[in-house]
Amino acid sequence: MSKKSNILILGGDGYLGWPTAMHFSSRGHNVTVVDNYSRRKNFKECGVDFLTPTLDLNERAKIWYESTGKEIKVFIGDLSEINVTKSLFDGTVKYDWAINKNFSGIPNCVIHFAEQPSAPYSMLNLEKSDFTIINNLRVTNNLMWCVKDFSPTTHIIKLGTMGEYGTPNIDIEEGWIDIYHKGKNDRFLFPRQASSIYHTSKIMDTDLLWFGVRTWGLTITDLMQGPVYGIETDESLKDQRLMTSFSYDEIFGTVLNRFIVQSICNYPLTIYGSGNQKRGYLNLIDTLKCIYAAFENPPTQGKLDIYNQITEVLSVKEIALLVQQIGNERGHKVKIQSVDNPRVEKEDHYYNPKYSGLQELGFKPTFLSSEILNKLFAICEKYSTNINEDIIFKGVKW
Ligand code: USQ
Repeated sequence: MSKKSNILILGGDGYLGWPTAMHFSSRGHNVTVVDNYSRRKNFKECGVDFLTPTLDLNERAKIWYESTGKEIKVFIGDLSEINVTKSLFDGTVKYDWAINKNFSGIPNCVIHFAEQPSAPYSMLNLEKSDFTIINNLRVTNNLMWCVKDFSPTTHIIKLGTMGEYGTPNIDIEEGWIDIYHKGKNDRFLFPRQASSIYHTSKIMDTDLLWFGVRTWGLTITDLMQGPVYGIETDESLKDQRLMTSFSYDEIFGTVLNRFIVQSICNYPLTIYGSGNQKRGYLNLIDTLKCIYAAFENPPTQGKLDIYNQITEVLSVKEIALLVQQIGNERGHKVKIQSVDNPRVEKEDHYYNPKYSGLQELGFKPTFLSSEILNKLFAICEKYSTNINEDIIFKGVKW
């Protein structure tokens, strides 16, 4: 990969998209972000909001330029419309914010986050389930066809999710499984069985991309990521207005981020069911490091590489106890409450995923520690007047 690459980030307004954009920009790459603000629209429909003020992309790109001298081009458009996606490959794109409005060139690498990311949102009703499936698959399909037609050597990094595998009663491999059947062997995608429409849409877009690899020789990395926690990254330390969005509501917030905010506003930590559900978690700063490692180590042309992007396996109960301990040390009076599990998921199950691949590429994990939790508490405490207790738990059921 050349030193200075053209990086196209789809879903640049999201929790992961914006910090990824700054991470690549600070390393000298030409970065373009695309988003249609659909998450902000979905927020409005659900009556929820971020904890921290989250400026729009034009404003954040401007602040980034003023504080670093580096340009992140911004294009606001709906990637489920094929002409919008095409414009980013044929050069007809009209940027909404850029210092140099000329086309930045065909992307060497596309990082694809442009999906509806919430399991509860996808389970609210038929309309939202439909939106999740159509948006996620159409954006992926548009991307795949544009890469095939305009630049078949472009590396696609697609954010997948550990939830695609579900919680099988066997070890979870990194993407693939070798099967010996009736005297013959073959290699297949590891079996997937998700427990929400959102997670199922991710299985379907993995299948689409695997088709593109087998049929057209596309070059793709699929990062199977667990729930992420955290807010600050090295780049956002330059100016707090560059911090990413932070959700703590029941629909869009991930469990650890939610528990920190619940501790601060004295809302009992909502363990769903037994709390023995295990997942692989990782810090936001590790998401950035993993994506960068995937970018620096693309598959050979025509291959699909899959990595499990987590750093440690924890149960919900273990997370609640860690957050409670630090919260209490900081003077909060943190209670834990088990509530009826609104989700259909296994609570007592075997869970043993393999996740050495990214570390073999040089990624060094940052484990959850009291120092990390204290930093996260400190930021959330600073914005505690923004907390709206009404959005913490309504019990979106499926
Ligand atoms: N949970 C609780 N209490 C809560 C919230 C969640 O016990 O108040 C439990 C859930 O039941 C689940 C676990 O915590 O067992 C994780 O839930 P989550 O809401 O943090 O994460 P999830 O819905 O699985 O989705 C999140 C992101 C999604 C990403 C996924 C990675 O929203 O975009 O793909 O994490 S993974 O789960 O590995 O598929």
